[in-house]
Amino acid sequence: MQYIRVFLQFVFLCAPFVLVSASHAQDVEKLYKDHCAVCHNPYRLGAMGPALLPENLKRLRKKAAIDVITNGRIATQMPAFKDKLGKQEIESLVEFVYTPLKQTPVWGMDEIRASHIIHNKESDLSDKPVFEVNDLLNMFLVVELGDHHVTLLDGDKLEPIHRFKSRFALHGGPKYSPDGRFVYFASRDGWISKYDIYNLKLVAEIRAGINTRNQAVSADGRYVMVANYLPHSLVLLDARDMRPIKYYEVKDGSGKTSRVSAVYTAPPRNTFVAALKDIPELWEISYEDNPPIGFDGWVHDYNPDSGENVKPEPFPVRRITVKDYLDDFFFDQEYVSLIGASREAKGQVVDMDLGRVIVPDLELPGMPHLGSGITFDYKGRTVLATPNLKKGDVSVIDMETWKTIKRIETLGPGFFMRSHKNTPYAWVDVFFGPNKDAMHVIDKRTLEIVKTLRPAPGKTAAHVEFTRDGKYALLSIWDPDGALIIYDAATLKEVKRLPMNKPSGKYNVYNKTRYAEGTSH
Ligand code: DHE
Repeated sequence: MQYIRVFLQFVFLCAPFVLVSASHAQDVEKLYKDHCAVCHNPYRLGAMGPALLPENLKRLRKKAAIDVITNGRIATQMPAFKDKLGKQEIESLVEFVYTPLKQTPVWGMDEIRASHIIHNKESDLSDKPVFEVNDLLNMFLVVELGDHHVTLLDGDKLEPIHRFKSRFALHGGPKYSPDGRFVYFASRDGWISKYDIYNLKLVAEIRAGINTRNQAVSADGRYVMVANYLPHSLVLLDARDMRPIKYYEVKDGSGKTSRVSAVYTAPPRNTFVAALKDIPELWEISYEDNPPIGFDGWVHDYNPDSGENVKPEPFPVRRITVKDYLDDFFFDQEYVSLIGASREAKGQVVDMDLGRVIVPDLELPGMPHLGSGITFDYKGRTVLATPNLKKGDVSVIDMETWKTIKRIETLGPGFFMRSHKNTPYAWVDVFFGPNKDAMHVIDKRTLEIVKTLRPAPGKTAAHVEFTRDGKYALLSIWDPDGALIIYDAATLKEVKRLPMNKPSGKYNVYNKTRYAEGTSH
């Protein structure tokens, strides 16, 4: 009896709070419906504006989100709400959009197909560039995150050719077609855009996911593969017009699904390779017209006893069991060894020919940012070097013995490392902490830091890429009032500064399409 009385008292005392919070929930849903749904989709999946889900907002602190709603976002369609909404309403909207959805949204083949846009038919576009440059392969694309634009740069004259609007929040390296004429961009919201550099026009777009990690273009230029966090899928597109070809629900034998950490193309193998974040497997997907025997997927359809030559299923998957979930990976230049890092900050090496882990405990102390590793020759041996997101050092690992030969101490954790075969130097940034304005230059011959540049004191200096010949290094000042700074890669002297709006990555057509040593692939 006593318990019942206490329980009833509890219910009585709590009732107003329950009512308040229920009506609060309705209020905030109404606020969202009235003010946000038209641009961000009634289910927060994104439309003209980005998706408003915790998975998509990881990069935006709640304080910054409050500021965006209050004051709007410069150079976007996002208006200021400070005259329409009170402080508390804005704060509750922020809490709302950082709350996970009750049900996982569906984004399957039907939704993907329905999002497909053809902007310009490729057959209507000329194959002659509408501008003049000496070397079409020495052009760069620079992603400017500040106002979601991309600048096309002449790598000989080191001058901009054109600037165009991108989707909201591009992430990861854009990927070129093998001839360098087309480029494919991925936004965090899942939009994949094909752009014709010669005609300075969009060709086609499609939304392949709700929260996308990255995309890869096949070495033959025929396909694009998209890796998603939400839903748990890989999506294969026809590179000509971005039409979807195949949807892979990413799951293991027991039906457990997984986010995809990243996908890359492995040119000599004619495959895409994807790392999974929630299942200890790597997936290799063949895009050869005649997929090789031994690949899972079509092997089941083939019955050697029947004597029939059953046509293999296209784009089959080969699953390789790994020791731990992989958050990132990169390849050696031959695309046989895959070096992966897990969330426990442990590395492993997978021999892709053997299809198994050959080094289970590679020393990778502070988790590298994906695609940040570079390989180069050090005293006749191939080494890999990578900065770490959690530690101020660069690990240098011998790729024969897989032992760490040096840890180069830096002024803080770094995001990106770059070099070029024609330069003795590797550049690594210090992305976090009080020294975020520093850029270290390491001599690849001695593995020592020979210079630390501070091109814009107080502003983040990050991400370097080289011209085709390796003579110039281009560096970003990662700030709305930022710049692209061009250095003579031999003397380390500044050559010129081009103002830009939070420039992030820059991508040289030659280095990327040739999968050059020292750059991201
Ligand atoms: Fe990146 C590349 C993952 C945070 C800027 N980043 C990549 C790639 C992956 C990845 C998988 C390779 C894709 C490719 O090129 O095909 N990034 C991750 C993360 O897991 C992490 C740590 C957390 C996250 O939010 O996803 C992360 N990345 C960031 C940033 O905060 C950066 C600095 C700013 C931003 O754009 O959000 C950032 N990532 C970049 C850039 C590249 C990149 C500029 C391409 C580098 C290149 O030279 O190729």
